Amino acid sequence: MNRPATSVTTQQIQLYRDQGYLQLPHLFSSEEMDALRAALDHIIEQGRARVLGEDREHDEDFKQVFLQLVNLWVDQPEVRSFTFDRRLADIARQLAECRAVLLHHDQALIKPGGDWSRATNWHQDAPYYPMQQSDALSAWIAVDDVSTENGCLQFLPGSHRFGSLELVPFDVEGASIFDQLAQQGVTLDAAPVSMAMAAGGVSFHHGCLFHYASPNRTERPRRAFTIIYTPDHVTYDGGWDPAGATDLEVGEPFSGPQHPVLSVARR
Ligand SMILES: O=C(O)CCC(=O)C(=O)O
Repeated sequence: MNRPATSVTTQQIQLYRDQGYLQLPHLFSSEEMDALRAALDHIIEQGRARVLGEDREHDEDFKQVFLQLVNLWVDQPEVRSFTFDRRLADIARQLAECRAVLLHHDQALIKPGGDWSRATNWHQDAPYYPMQQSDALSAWIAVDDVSTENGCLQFLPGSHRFGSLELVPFDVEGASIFDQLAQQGVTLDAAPVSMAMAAGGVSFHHGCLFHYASPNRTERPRRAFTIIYTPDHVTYDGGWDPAGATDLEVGEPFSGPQHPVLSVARR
């Protein structure tokens, strides 16, 4: 692949450092999103397992938050090109300010519509990852137009600076998570920022950034596809690996076929 890396500006990198996120509207074309939407609908129709090769299924409460389909790149060729998209991976590498990024996992997150729909509660991603460092990051692709009405992401700017905090259970609703964090000595007082955008837009967020999505109050599902990137210095902590890697040694950098390298800096 002999083409220049997709670049972000130094101002955008600084913004990511300060705020813990960067929004890039209109990254994918409407044709690309039509293709991804059709692929996701087909996968859902086929009833693909939540995690390939595992029997971790959704419980009813979780389904109200979203249908989560992990590691689609492994068995879904129509989705693979999005997971391996060089533009996204180049941007992730530059934001993480590292030599290379590897794929940690990908996932579709389909928030159902209607009264049944529930919020994605405030959380950080890093406490869920089997990593000894906490600077993994995600690209979240809006496969549909998203707004606060159908559950776009919302971020607490700068909250990544607290680092990876003790895991607050995902089912702790609304503001009570902030009470729990206050007991850990953490006061989150930034105003949330909504990532409303048209289909094809992308936001990147740091693994320690607090984020949330409101219930989807429309009648149609809100479809999103996310890719989680691991900077190449990040080492394995012995926890469950969603990509199914079983040969990782604690303290070693991620590697192997389940964690392919997606972007490397040119010298
Ligand atoms: O899409 C959502 O509702 C939540 C997404 C999320 O938590 C993430 O991408 O880390």
